[in-house]
Amino acid sequence: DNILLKSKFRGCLLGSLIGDCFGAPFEGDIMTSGGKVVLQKYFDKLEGAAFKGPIKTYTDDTAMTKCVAKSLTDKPAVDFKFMARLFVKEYFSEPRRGYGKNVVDVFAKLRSNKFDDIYKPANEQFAGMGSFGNGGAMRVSPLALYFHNNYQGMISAVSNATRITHTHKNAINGAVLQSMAVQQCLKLDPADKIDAQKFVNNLIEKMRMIEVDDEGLNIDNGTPYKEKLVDIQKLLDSGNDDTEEIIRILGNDIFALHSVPTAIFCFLRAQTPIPRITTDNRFRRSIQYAISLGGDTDTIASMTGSMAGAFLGDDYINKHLLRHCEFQKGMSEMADNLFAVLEDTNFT
Ligand code: F2R
Ligand code: MG
Ligand code: MG
Ligand code: MG
Repeated sequence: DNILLKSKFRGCLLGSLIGDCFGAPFEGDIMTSGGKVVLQKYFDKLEGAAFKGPIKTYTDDTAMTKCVAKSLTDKPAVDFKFMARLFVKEYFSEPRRGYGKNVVDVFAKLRSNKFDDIYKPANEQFAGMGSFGNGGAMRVSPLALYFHNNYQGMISAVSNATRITHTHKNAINGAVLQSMAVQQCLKLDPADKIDAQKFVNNLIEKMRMIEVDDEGLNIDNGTPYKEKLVDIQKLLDSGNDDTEEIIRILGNDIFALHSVPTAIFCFLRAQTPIPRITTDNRFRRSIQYAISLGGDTDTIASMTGSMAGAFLGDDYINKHLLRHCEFQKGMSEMADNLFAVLEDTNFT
């Protein structure tokens, strides 16, 4: 029903914000068991009603997610040139949000070329190879919400939105996979237990159609995401909770291939209790677990949080936790605005 869906929209965008804000201070950390104890205390403290601390600021992940959401509410027909303009405007007004080292060249070229060809600058990255960073995947949640009822529309919009900055197959397919996972979460009832193996099987089926030789060049591009998804199934099945082993298999860095599957794993693993994470709340557990793997913590926790929030809805988000985040009211309004646009068109 619409009340649940509206709550899922908020949960998704707030989950993405909270993961970014709470994960950012741990970026690049290698998480020892001591670090995990610190993390547990950090969350316990932030959840407390009385705790007052400095606001946790968001990074590039949220800055760009805001642009995607705004572009959809301002131009419901989906205008990628407008989206590119918002990215550039956002970057030059607040450049110190922790952007990737190379993506900033795309923003500069887009601006100096006056958005003549919005896909050319990204194509030129890394000597024509394109970026395979996770900067496309980290910002897709508004597209998964907007196209929650339109699978093909979502795939195409996610791909076009990603290509503004990232043209490598792994960056595009990673963004597509992240959006599929969020879309699946929207369709699940938070009162039910998730069948994790089935959840991943559905993703494998969908990625089979994506990871094909679509240029028809008869080149074997491989199926790297399918392989990661199979690894997720094995890890979930074995109950292996060894952080080092999980990082070795799935990764925890800024490459899309080494972070999107990791976020899916974190979300699914956190549906049941995890040693040394003390909370009954599956939303908090998802984000805390994602951060506990270290590495690209803001982005992995943000992508995990957007799945957890899309599954559970915003009623599961601890209000004290939320009040420590910069832009929490604005993000909730963005979710409502996105929902209102769909309501106006009767969800078609
Ligand atoms: N940038 C950060 N965090 C800084 C951590 C880096 C480290 N501490 C440092 O000092 O460098 N976080 C934010 O960046 C990620 C999203 O990045 P995005 O938008 O994908 O950027 P970019 O510049 O396109 O790619 C990031 C880096 O990935 C490597 N790379 C990508 N494609 C490559 C290719 N084809 N060949 C070789 N390397 C490639 C480069 O090192 C890029 O700089 C998020 O984590 C966000 O939170
Ligand atoms: Mg970031
Ligand atoms: Mg990051
Ligand atoms: Mg509610």
